[in-house]
Amino acid sequence: MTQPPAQETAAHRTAARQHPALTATDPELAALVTAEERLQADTLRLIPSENYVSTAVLEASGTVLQNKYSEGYPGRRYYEGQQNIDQVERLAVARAKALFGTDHANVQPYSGSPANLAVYLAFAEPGDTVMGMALPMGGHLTHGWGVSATGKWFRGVQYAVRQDTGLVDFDAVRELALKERPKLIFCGGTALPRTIDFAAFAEIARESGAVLVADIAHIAGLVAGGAHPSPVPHADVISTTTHKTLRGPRGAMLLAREEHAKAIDKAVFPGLQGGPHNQTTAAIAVALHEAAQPSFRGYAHAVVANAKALAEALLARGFDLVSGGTDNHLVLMDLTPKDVPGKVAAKALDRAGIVVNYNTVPYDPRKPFDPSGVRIGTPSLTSRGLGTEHMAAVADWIDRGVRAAGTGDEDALLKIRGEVAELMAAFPAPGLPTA
Ligand code: DSN
Repeated sequence: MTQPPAQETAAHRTAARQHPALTATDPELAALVTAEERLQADTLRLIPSENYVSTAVLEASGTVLQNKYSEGYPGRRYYEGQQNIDQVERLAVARAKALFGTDHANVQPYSGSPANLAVYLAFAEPGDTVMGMALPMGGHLTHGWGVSATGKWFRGVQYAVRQDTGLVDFDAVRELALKERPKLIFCGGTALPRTIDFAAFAEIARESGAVLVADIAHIAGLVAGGAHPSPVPHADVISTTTHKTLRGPRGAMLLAREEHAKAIDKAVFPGLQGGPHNQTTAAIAVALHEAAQPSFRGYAHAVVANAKALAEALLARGFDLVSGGTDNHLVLMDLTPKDVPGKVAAKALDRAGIVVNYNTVPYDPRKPFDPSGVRIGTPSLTSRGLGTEHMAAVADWIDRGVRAAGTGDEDALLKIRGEVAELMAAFPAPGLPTA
């Protein structure tokens, strides 16, 4: 009989210890979960939209709350038996409102894209003009980009960043908004290394008669922790996922002024979704509780300090950074001067135990599936306790990894992988088994 590979046997043994019920029912799946735990423990995770949730958040998201249907809102459900679920959702809503200082919070959107779709449903009709930052400039698919339903069913007009500075050109944004008179203006995105000027967007939205939607999915944790200005005084609606810098489960929230509360709630349910994922609502409540603690402010500021230190260390090694650096958790590298395509670099870094994603850079001459850039961020490594003193080593690994990608030096990548695993072993990740 063929023996399973040694690694598989080890994964099965660990799975049996960590996840006994899952292993008994489905050893194949349990081994995959264990392997993922190992991967997340051993590697340096630099994808700026990812993080490690706490054990408390993990526990909440794995509870029997997931057995319950609860279409509707607390006190107004279409199913009975909501004695506990109503309290869970009310807790999450109250915590979201308190943390961000908003009149209204809806914690039911399944994730960021459905949350944004609900905003369209609340404020626009099919065919209406909507405005957002172009995807290759750092925007998001759901801000009216052509391949998304939001760009197919609405007329998306898109603004850019300046080619010379990598920053938003507000004169151009104003000119476009006054010419196109969009129903919605989105600010925020997925590859923006600089502070979002919510006040400037709000002024343009007011002048052009648009609803301003601040998509703070990437920076919600920084806003909650006081490390990025809040959109609350400026935006009509705030959309955010809960699993990035906010360090909660995969989910989303819509925050709004009271005047928009009904429209938002109706759009999420019954407009777009069915039963909320109550186990996720519970885990969001836990994450919001954690984010309200004084230590979370320290975390949010440390994320930014680490990103700034990492950007400096990369600049010192000759990397070209979009906008010349960062104000937040994210750094966007243009690898054109290094003569290594983003995808080649990302895949090589992955083999070196450094997990990043390839990404377009503004005015990228290459295609989105094979772009010039690599996007990195510091939320995950900060959750493990790495500080500014470690950023030179991280930049050095990236530098050596990108050079090895260019020369095809697999031995160099393996050597980096060993060094990375050694440092990571000294900084156990929240939520992961320690043995
Ligand atoms: N996929 C998210 C990100 O990585 O930024 C945005 O939706």
